[in-house]
Amino acid sequence: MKRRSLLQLAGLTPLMSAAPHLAWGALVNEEADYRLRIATGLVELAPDQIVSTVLYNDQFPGPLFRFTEGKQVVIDMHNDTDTPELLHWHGQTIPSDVDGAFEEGSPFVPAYGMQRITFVPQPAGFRYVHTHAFAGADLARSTFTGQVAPVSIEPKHNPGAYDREVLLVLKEFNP
Ligand SMILES: [Cu+2]
Repeated sequence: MKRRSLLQLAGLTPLMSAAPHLAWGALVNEEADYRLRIATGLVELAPDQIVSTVLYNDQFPGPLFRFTEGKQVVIDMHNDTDTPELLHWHGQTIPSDVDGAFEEGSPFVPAYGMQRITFVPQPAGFRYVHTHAFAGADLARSTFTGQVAPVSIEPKHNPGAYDREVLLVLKEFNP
């Protein structure tokens, strides 16, 4: 990691402890368009129904990624867990080295490490990003966790004619 990036991270620490959702959920810095952090956190499914699982930016669902079709994005992915992770950009036609599928050869985000990816979002539509790590028989890993975030890709030319946007992410937790 470059010294400058390290300093930026260090500078973020006080903000994170004060407002973790703001710090990581909508973070846009001068280097990356988005920063996504994989870490253990809590989700309140209902009153007195709290599960500990792995989350994106400390929230479920993860933060909304708003892209424009054909406009390149830079994303920093930080893995603060002890397990290598993969983020799969579901439904997009992007190169396999950034698509987040190990069977296609995408590199893992190392445990306690980070990875930067750059790609051109396409096609337009409502997509999502989710873990593509292999859970096997471990019901506390991969898609059994809260690692999913919505991705909205605006069409390049047609902005649409709607007056309300509702994004739904449904997931079944079985603690
Ligand atoms: Cu998928």
